[in-house]
Parts: sequence; C-alpha cells; structure tokens
Amino acid sequence: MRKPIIVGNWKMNKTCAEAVSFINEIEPKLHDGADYGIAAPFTALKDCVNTAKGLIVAAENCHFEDNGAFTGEVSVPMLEEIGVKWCIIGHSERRQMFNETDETVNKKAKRLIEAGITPILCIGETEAQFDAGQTEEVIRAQLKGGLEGLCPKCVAKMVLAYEPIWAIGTGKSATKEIAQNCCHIVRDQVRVMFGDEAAEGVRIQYGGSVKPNNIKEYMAMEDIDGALIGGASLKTDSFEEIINATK
Ligand code: G2H
Repeated sequence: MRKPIIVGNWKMNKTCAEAVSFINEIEPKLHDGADYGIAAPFTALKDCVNTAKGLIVAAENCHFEDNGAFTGEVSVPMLEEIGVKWCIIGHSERRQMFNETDETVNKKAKRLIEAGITPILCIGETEAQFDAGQTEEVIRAQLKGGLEGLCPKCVAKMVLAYEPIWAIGTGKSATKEIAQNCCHIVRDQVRVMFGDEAAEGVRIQYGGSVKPNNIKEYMAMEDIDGALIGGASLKTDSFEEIINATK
C-alpha cells in the first residue's frame, strides 16, 4: 500500500518570510491521508526546515559534486547540513533551461541517495514528442538514464514525477487516462529495470497544471500516487483545497 505524496514546487517564488508564513498557516491543515511537502528555493530552505513539523521540505535542485568551481551551485552536503531530506531532480525547466541531462540526473540521484536524501526525479515528454507518438519511448529512455546503477531498494523509496512538458504551467492538463497510462509505463519501466518490489514501492506523481478541481480524478487512478504541483501550491487557500481533496 503506497501512501500518497503531494508536493508543491514553488520554483523561483517566495522569500524566507513568505515561505515561513505559508508553512505556519498550512501545517495545522495537514492530515494522515497523504504525505505533504513543498520544494523551496535554496535561500528559504533552512528557515523552512526549521519551521516545518510535519511538512516535507525539498530542495528544487542540487549539484552532484560535493564542492569545487561550480559558481552558483549548491551541493548535497550543503543540503544535508541544514537538514534537507528531499530533493527534486531533472525538472523539465532545468532540463530545458539549464542543460540538465539524464546523465547529470543520474549522478545527482546517486549522490542524494548516498546522503540519505530522497530524490523526486522528474521525467516527461515535450509537446512535439507527444504529437509524434514518442511519449513511451521518451519516458523509458529518461528512466533508463536517470535510474541506471541504483539499487532496487533505493528505487523503491524514491518518488518519480511524470510531468508532460506541454501541461506545465499551461493550464492544459493531461487527461486522467493519459496521466494514468504514462504513470503505468513509468512503473513498468521500473519493474523491467529493478523488479516487482521496486515497482510496487516507488511512488509516482503526476504533474502539470494540477489544481484543486482536478486533483481527485488523478488520485483515483491506479498508478498515480500523488502530484507535483506548481502554480496551485503558491497560495495557502488553493494548497489547502488540495489537502482537503486528498483526505
Ligand atoms: C510542473 C508543475 C510543478 P504547474 O512544473 O512541477 O507546475 O502545476 O504550474 O504546471
């Protein structure tokens, strides 16, 4: 039985003060029906970790090297030092704008797991790939590259987020059938690579214009264990509606 996991991805939004105020307001609304979390900008992470009691606090990225000449980057030991236990890797915005590849995602996953930080690994196809019928091929290839060399038990504890790029921040969410079909492919690829235990344990999120009014239909699907939510996670009222809809 997989516990649902709902994570807000704040992206480049919220100052420390705004992040702390959000967490203080939202924490009393949490319940045991799911794990809830937010991914915050680096600058707000320490305050978020120190404020959150039940809410998961995730970083939105990390570097795979521990230190060195990587101007502007943040390493896994730096996240570890401030108590971060979760980290998004491979978000499509990082793949598209910051040259993230399956190879760097894989290095990041390995370093995070070594540090006891759970990766939330994002995958998903572009609109052109979707239109060309390449979705399955793209998903399987991204997982092959991103998960290569990890141990089955490690994969079982991870979160994989399927986010079709054409649905991100566009208001054009995937139908529940498309989302289910793709999350099923994700689970199948994990099964092919790591066996049944990993496939049944890994939690798979759908992401892309998830809102209070559509979260329930995604959560009802067999292979969808949660959601990665951008826009609708920025305001406490819409995040609270999502919390209530996933009781
Ligand atoms: C996809 C998602 C959060 P949004 O990026 O990861 O954002 O819900 O705004 O489409």
